[in-house]
Amino acid sequence: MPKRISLTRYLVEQQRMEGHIPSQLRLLLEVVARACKRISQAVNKGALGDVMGSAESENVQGEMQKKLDIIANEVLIEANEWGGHLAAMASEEMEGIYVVPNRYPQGEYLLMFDPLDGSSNIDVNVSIGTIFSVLVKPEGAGVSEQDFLQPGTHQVAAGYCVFGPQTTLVLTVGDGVAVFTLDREQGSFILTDEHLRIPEDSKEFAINMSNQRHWAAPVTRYIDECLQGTDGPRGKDFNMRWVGSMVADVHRILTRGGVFMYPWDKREPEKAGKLRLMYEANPMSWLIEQAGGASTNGKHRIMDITPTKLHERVSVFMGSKNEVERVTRYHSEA
Ligand code: AHM
Ligand code: MG
Repeated sequence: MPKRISLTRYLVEQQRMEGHIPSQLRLLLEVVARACKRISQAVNKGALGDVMGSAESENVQGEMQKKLDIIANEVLIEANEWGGHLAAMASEEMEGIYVVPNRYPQGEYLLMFDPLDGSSNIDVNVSIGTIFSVLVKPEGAGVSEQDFLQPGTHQVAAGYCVFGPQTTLVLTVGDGVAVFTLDREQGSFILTDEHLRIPEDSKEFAINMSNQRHWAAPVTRYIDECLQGTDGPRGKDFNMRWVGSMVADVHRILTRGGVFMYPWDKREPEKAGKLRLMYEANPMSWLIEQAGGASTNGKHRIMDITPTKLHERVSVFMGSKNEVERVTRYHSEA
């Protein structure tokens, strides 16, 4: 069991270790964690806090927004805009970037987030979360959307907070994956697990099976073989889980292994996938890789992709290394 230290102390220790995180990044992560606590409170209030249901508006992705999507987005912006650590923010729920207003000092970091992941689960009391990723702003005056278009390998911090039976913050600054559980009495995140490792093999997959008829051949092949169980080429029975919140599905995989897939499919062939590269796939890919897993778009490592636009989408295969390598190989063989 890891020593019971707070997130604050963990970050201070990371800062003191040679060159790990600068003080400004530490402060930024503290603010993100504080915002996650506020979102957690709103989530917990549920119907008593008037946070359920639709906001009757659409986001830039053409998806209907829930009240909590908007509340979580506002909480993250308000918490982060004045601290002096950031130059700008980008969110799944906002069309353009949010530049820190002139009345506040500008810092050197860029923050990206999916404020409320798993929106379809809000009203049914199933785990949802916040995903975030931090980049360094390239040198030069001002800040633009172009500054955000960096591959996932450039991330300096990434994580998510899952609002489930417990509120759990999962973080990497490039030194493995650390897990913090919110102690509600104390109001602080406490380190409860460190240096997570994902088993290289697994017998559990996560995919929305209702889309089966729209998949590409390599995905169909991989899932068919899993479904054949002990009688098929894999020679073992597989289990399936699909929460419908990426945070919850990835959290399970970080905890006990498995593979998470949201592939390209024929429903909207012009889109690379449903999930967003910069708010969802990149931060989750870094966490998965830091825990010894792998993450590809079926062909290449996701974190090597240089985005061409802010809301770029991507096909996703992540989790236990050998499973991800297998489904990626099926793509190259196709
Ligand atoms: P969201 O960010 O708008 O909530 O959408 C992303 C979510 C993921 O959390 C989840 O894996 C996926 O969408 C579920 O999609 P589907 O409803 O097609 O199964
Ligand atoms: Mg999402």
